[in-house]
Amino acid sequence: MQKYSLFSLLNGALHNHENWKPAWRSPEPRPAYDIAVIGAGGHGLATAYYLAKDHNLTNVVVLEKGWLGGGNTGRNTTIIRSNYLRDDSIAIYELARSLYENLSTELNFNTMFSPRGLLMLCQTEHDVRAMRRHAYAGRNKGLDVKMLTPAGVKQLVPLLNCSAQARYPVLGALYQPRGGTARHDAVAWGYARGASRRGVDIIQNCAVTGIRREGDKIAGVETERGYIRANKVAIVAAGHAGQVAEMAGLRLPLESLALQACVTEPLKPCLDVVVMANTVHGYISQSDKGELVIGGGSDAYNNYSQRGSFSSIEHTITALVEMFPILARTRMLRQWGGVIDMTGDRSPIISKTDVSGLYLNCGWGTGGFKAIPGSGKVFADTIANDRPHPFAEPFGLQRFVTGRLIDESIAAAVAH
Ligand code: FAD
Ligand code: PYC
Repeated sequence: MQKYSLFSLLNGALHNHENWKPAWRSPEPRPAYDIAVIGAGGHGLATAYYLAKDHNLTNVVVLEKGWLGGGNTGRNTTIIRSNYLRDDSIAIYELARSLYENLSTELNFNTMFSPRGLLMLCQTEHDVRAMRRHAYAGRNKGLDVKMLTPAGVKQLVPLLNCSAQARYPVLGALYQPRGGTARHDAVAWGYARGASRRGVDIIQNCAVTGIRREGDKIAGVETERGYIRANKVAIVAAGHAGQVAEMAGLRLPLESLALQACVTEPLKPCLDVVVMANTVHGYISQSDKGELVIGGGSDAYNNYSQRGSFSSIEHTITALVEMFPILARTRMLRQWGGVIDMTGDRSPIISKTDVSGLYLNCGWGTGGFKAIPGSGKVFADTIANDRPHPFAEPFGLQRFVTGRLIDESIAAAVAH
């Protein structure tokens, strides 16, 4: 093992953090590309990465109105799990979860995936029935999920108030041992670097302001830095997907809402699983820095606010303190919000459209971080081959016409 003296450590700290090479290029936009991806969140960047890596399509631009990863990808609470109800959902969320297992190696970038285990508490008889149903559905599809008794929950989460006298006593939990968390920024940065190195242009501070069609075919995008021709355009703009799609004349079945979260001051390690409590409406995990990462339900009305609000945080903290009374005097460090894109069935839209060359990847609502690798892979395949990947097919826009909805309102959990 290499030994470091105090001097060499100080020297490194003071001098080696200079002249770093940027992790991705910042090129000038070209006048034309094969494919333009609108939105440099995790989904847009992963799509670009897999277009280049799996399909050798590198004449691709990702257009971002702010900074890459600065949307919901950099604002989420990083929970990763695949404990959904429907076969179609389990397929894509488990593909994503399994890709997270090796993502750091794939990207040669530490995404800090931490499969520390995830619990969804049951605090009513209804929760017990619903979670049991999810456990059976998951096991039927080969997922490693199981139900825990209250004693099993207490063993995994000693801090949790499991008293029978609690307002909503813990009656059990749905447990996914390899659910967990990852570092959100690192996922965006890793995909950005991988895509950029393969030739994809990522243009930040460049909002798309219009989409041009020639009849029923896509022609290109207007941007703050001029017009860019493109044979194919992919809208991956989360809470703003509805606005962007309207530029191409499409009205999407989406609502935009703020979802808020907060972190506490850093504490010594005290919670080594992720705990979600749907009934009281709060969830919690501990970051590697020691902060408790906390969130709850989405705002009750449509809005585009990226801020926290007292009313929401008060409700969430009340829920959390009821579950973890010992945390009552912990101080909150910061609070924020992101704009989520919610469909009626709480499932995403991964779809071709009636406009030739126009594709959609949105509607991930409160739960798309966990899906980034799987969604990127499946969506890149859909764009490259101009037909839905089998995992994407059920998530097409047509389901809102046929009525074959994929209801995940329970699995979408606390935050919906
Ligand atoms: P984003 O990361 O939002 O990227 C979309 C990008 O499009 C943005 O960067 C935006 O600036 C850009 N854009 C918009 N309009 C334009 C335009 N006109 N031109 C160019 N660019 C444009 N999911 C989980 O799985 N687990 C969680 O624990 C979790 N917790 C969450 C907690 C909070 C507080 C929030 C807000 C969300 C949470 N989510 C969670 C949901 C998850 O964050 C999102 O589903 C996911 O990040 C969506 O990724 P994206 O790439 O589609 O969107
Ligand atoms: O999708 O697991 C999730 C989630 C947790 C908090 C917000 N979203």
